[in-house]
Amino acid sequence: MSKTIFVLNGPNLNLLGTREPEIYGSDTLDDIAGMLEDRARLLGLEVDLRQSNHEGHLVDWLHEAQATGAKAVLLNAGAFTHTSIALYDAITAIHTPVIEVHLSNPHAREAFRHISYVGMAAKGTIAGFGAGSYLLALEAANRL
Ligand code: CA2
Repeated sequence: MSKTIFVLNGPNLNLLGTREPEIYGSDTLDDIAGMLEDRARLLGLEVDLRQSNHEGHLVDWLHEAQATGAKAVLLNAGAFTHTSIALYDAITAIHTPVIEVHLSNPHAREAFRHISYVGMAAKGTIAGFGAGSYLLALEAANRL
């Protein structure tokens, strides 16, 4: 098994740090990548962070995580979290552990965010700690 952790990010997360900082914080995705790389180095892990606005890319990358023997996937599927049976099926189809990550706490927000197809298939969920959610998820992945 490789030491690589895939960190997959869904739609609109490329805008992180530019809008709605009261909900999502002021760190950009590049800032988060830097924090994760620093922590991963200390843990002897490697991080492969990607973002796409297209559901199929996330499905393909979940398959790639399995095919390349990645240690785990941290997945912030953005709004696809609440809609995507394709992501549910992809997570269920692979053996690679998937940890659901959210910057905000979807359960403390609108009712339509209370359903998570990703969470129904994931190993576990970390949500509500801003950029810290990703770091906590990396720690969780390291303990698997
Ligand atoms: O809290 C999270 O991490 C979310 O996955 C973020 C999604 C939202 O649909 C989920 O319910 C919870 C939205 C990502 C949108 O990202 C933006 C970033 C900056 C400005 C606008 C949107």
